[in-house]
Amino acid sequence: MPFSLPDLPYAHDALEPVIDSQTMQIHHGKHHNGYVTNLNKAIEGSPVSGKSLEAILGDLAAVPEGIRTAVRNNAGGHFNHSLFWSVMAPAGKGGGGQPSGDLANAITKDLGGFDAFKDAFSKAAATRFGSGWAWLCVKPEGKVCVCSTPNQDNPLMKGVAECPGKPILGLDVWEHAYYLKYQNRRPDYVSAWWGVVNWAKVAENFKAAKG
Ligand code: MN3
Repeated sequence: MPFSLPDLPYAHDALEPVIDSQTMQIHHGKHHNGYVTNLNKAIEGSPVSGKSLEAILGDLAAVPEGIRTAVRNNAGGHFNHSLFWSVMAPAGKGGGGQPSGDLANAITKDLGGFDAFKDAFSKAAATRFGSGWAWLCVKPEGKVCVCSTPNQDNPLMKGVAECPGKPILGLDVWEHAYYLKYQNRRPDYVSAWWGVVNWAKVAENFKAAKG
């Protein structure tokens, strides 16, 4: 099978109390695993079998029409969740705080500083109608930007995001990501989530995206 479920880089309960253990178990073991299984099923024997995830997402037009929606949803789901797990860490053990160095400078220059960025990102997450994601991206010309996308879409896909580019930080705002603990209080989930953001990893993603 070309794609497989990545292990979490921490225990299911490591992000408590921000994200509860049961949510992590279901989210990673059932939801993410489902995207991987369905992606592998959809692309089996197709011309995009063997391509990288980024290559598939960056050129959905090359995916045969009959499997395009399944590939969009499940390749998107696999990419988005793989990024999501990697940009979090237990609070105080890599999670929380603020970015530093080049990433902090870019956020200041392009987004008006960390507080302004945080407000814009939180607003993108809170106001995304229905299911979707909020993103911090690096645009092709190198600037950072904030946006959100519906469903399992992401800024690698052409024509779906206000800020197309390489996502370096993503927040899942599907109800399955927070409902057990926060019920309908998505803004509370978003606000608590800043405490587990792994800025060292986001900085690494920033560096890689800039090339
Ligand atoms: Mn999810």
